[in-house]
Amino acid sequence: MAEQTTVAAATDSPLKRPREGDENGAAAFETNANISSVIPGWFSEISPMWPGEAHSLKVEKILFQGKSEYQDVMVFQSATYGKVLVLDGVIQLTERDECAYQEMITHLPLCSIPNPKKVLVVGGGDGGVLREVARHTSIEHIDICEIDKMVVDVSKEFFPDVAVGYDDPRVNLHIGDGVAFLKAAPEGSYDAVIVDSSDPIGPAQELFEKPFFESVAKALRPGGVVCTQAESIWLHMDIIEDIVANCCQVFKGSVNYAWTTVPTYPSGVIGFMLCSTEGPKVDFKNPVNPIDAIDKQSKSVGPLKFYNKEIHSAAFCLPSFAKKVIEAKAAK
Ligand code: SPD
Repeated sequence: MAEQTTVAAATDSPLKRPREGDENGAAAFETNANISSVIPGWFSEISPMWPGEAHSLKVEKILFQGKSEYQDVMVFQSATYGKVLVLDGVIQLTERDECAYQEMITHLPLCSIPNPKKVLVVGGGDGGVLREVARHTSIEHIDICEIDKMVVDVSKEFFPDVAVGYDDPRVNLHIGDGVAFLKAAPEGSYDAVIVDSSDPIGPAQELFEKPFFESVAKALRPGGVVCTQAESIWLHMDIIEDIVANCCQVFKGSVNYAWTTVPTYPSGVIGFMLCSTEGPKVDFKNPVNPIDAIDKQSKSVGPLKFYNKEIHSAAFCLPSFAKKVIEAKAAK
């Protein structure tokens, strides 16, 4: 257990919630179920959503551990991916590869419609999607509904380059349940809804269900778009099939699946469900609102690291095994 001596929790953080007997982080380190006892000093991401496998990262220091009303929240400094945000034992982002997820979940929908003005982000409490939405100069109003205030506070403290999204004056933060927020949203009020959720175990479960998609469709204007986190083609074809089936019933415009690589997510990939409501046709595979030109003006957040128009179109090319299943589901 020699490496445990290198692991210590921050003592100066106002957000820190030390556990009993946890003066320097070492005790918490020993008792956390996701810190491997086989390889001390490593975080292993173990979940019934990816049985029989667990990606591991070497831990340099635990910076924060807390328990919110909804979930366990942890931040650690990794040896190779920068700081890491973990909710209920599952990696939400790392400083090194978060761009691949946040840029794609945002620009795939927003670059597919002309002149988006009003956007809702559901989840996304770390602020990374807000940072990306704010790159679009046409946007006038951004609502975000995040259920867990601790995620917002921890992100602002430990991930300033991600939470920078909150600095944009167009952003309106609502702490609450995204399902209820959407139900109450005025009909036809958003150009785009982005659902940046955690996995469908825990507080995000309802965000994968048909009634939620119905509320999204109602809140969108005709020809409005939604992009929702839609898991991994390697691990979750059953979940993806359900999402596709639900979305085909609810969204009367286009329904498409896209994906990207995120090395620290299970299986190294994650997908997105992109749908539009009945109205002006949306061709997701051929973006009409290029951000590359807009992005040259963006000073405060630096240039895009991952997204470009070629990768936008390529994201909709699926491996044969996934294409077959998704197309079959969509045809029903
Ligand atoms: N398997 C983890 C999926 C997490 C997706 N949401 C991440 C939030 C980043 N803004």
